[in-house]
Amino acid sequence: DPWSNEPKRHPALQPRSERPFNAEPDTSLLIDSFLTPAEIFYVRNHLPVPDVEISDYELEIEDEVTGKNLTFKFEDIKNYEKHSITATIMCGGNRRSEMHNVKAVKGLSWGIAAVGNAVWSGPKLCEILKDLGIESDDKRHVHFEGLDEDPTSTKYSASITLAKAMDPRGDVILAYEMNGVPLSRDHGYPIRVVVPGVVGARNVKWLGRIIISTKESDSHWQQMDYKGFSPSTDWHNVDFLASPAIQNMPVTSAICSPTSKGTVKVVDGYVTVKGYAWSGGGNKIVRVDVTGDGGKSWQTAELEQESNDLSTVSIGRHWSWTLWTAKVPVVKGISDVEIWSKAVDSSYNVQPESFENTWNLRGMLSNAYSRVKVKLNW
Ligand code: MTE
Ligand code: MO
Repeated sequence: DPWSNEPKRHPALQPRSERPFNAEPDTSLLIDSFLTPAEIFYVRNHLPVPDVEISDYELEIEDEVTGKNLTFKFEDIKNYEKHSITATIMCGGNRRSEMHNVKAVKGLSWGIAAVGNAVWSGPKLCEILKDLGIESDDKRHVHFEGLDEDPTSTKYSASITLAKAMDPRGDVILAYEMNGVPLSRDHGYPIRVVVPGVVGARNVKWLGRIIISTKESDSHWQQMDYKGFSPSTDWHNVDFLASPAIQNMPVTSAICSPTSKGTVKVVDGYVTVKGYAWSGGGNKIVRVDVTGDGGKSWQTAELEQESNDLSTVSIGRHWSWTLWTAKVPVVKGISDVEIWSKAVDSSYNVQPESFENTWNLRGMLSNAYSRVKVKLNW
């Protein structure tokens, strides 16, 4: 039974599926700290979790064109200079359930918490590839193959561009630590690749093989999944191969507190609203706007981020999320209010207003305004 050796999970993780295990934390816990603790960091597994014996671990790196290949033991990886990068990882299907509410989509019913922010440590991939004599170009791709496999022995696999992998400012890391301790099994022990700014699916866990290739990965997850489509594309006319694989993620935000389940206390005519915002591709969040009157007036949220220095806005290397707090005025005596949030990133990308015009059959890139209806407690 391939499922008999799954790791133990924290009770705060709410399962969206058991086999494979997929879960996200309670919304209230998600924004308790700037760095997400590993135990409550969402888990997205497509297959059973491998159980790797560190002394047996090997990472194979192969250049498909020259045929040159090398095998690294765990200690060889640790011998490289260790870099630490704070980066958010977000599933391409995060917030899918909100898009599903507009019209049914296929996929795990993620809420807003298929996302987390952590410090990842390990060597930069570009330094290892440089040692193998690899030079960057705009044509090739880098495949990452996991050690997890399906009953036909097909392994999880995905790819990114060689240009991203080789860019020292792209900060792609072969991480063996998460928040200063060895990776847990669910998050890829002993090594996962962290591709900052890029959709979760390319951040391959239990890394077993890296292949430099003239083509993208031909895996199901690169070719037949994790892609966006027009709202008019449905299962009868979809052509997965005609759409590019998601890499950099779009700007998004979500209201984490209050939730639609509880009531919120009104203090001096205001309610306090909290959430996260993030954008892919190294774009920094520059503003989060929040409204409680359907957009007639907007409050600018206070931002908690890695650096609030305006001069770092445009360097294109802002990988971690922003937590935000806003005070929203409410009309005296009303019983409930609908709160919306929208984030703006350093390229001045803004979230779309609604899900109707960005609906896609797989419920990917679900980044419209976050909207929460809350009961008020006067
Ligand atoms: N890597 C392997 N080997 N197998 C997987 O199933 N899932 C991917 C990615 N890497 C996956 C993987 C997806 S879709 C996401 S969103 C992230 O891992 C989730 O990372 P996490 O479980 O550490 O949060
Ligand atoms: Mo994902």
